[in-house]
Amino acid sequence: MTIPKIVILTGAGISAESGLSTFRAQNGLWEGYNVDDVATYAGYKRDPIAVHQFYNMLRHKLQDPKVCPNAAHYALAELEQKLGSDNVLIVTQNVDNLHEQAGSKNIIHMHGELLKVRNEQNGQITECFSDVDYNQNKLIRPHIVWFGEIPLQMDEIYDALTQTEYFISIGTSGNVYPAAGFVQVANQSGAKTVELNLEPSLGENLFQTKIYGPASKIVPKFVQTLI
Ligand code: BV8
Repeated sequence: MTIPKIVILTGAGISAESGLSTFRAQNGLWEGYNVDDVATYAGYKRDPIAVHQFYNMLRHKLQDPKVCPNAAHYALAELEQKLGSDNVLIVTQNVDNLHEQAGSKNIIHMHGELLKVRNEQNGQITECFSDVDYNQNKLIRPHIVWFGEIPLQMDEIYDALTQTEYFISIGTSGNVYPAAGFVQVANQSGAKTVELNLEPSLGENLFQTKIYGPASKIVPKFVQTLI
């Protein structure tokens, strides 16, 4: 893969205006659930049925016709279309498919994907648009990276970060590692670092440029400066 000139990290904030909840606005209680119960492997092993019900609910929500990409997703798809997929890489912490729906192609889902499931025994990943019935097949788990699990495609991500010209972080609070540390890697390799968010993230002082406001407004405007 040729190294992209622009690496974009997205978090739950880019999908907020599309109607999907962020993680930490509700002080750690995500969708009314304790993150430890639904976003850790231990939680899954404790009560797999409850965790499958949680992800079945999220899978339903994502496929609600009212949930669609917003102007920020479309602006990133236009950026890739104009500069070429080899020059724009989206690394998303999000498990929704709104970047794909908006037309982006060069995407890494480092925390997995809601519309996929994985066989715990052979690792096989398959698409899934409906409810998972744990009692039917106990080997099937959500294809989601839970806390304590290793994010996906980390080698490709670090490769891209060490050689990119721009690192743009959009809609993430900077709470979760290793994603929250990507800006330091980008800074060390001399990239221009930009934070586009509703409010300053935990890592705001690590970014050279910071623009605050709703993603649907500030992302299209910023993308225009790159095209
Ligand atoms: C790992 C799956 C080892 C569930 C998720 C120190 C170093 C390294 C690791 C750790 C460390 N300390 C602790 C750890 C472990 C842990 C961690 O980071 N814990 C935190 C809580 C302290 N990390 C892990 O366990 C990770 N694994 O470290 O393995 C390793 C490390 C390196 C290399 C190899 C191995 C695994 C983490 C993955 C966990 N799974 N999701 C699911 O999604 O269903 S994380 C979850 O949080 C989501 O993926 C989410 O995307 C992510 C980050 O949250 P945000 O996206 O930032 O969302 P948040 O609500 O926090 O913020 C939203 C932001 O949007 C806000 O700033 C808000 O202002 C803004 N916003 C809101 N509305 C708008 C907006 N912005 C613009 N416009 C708007 N309209």
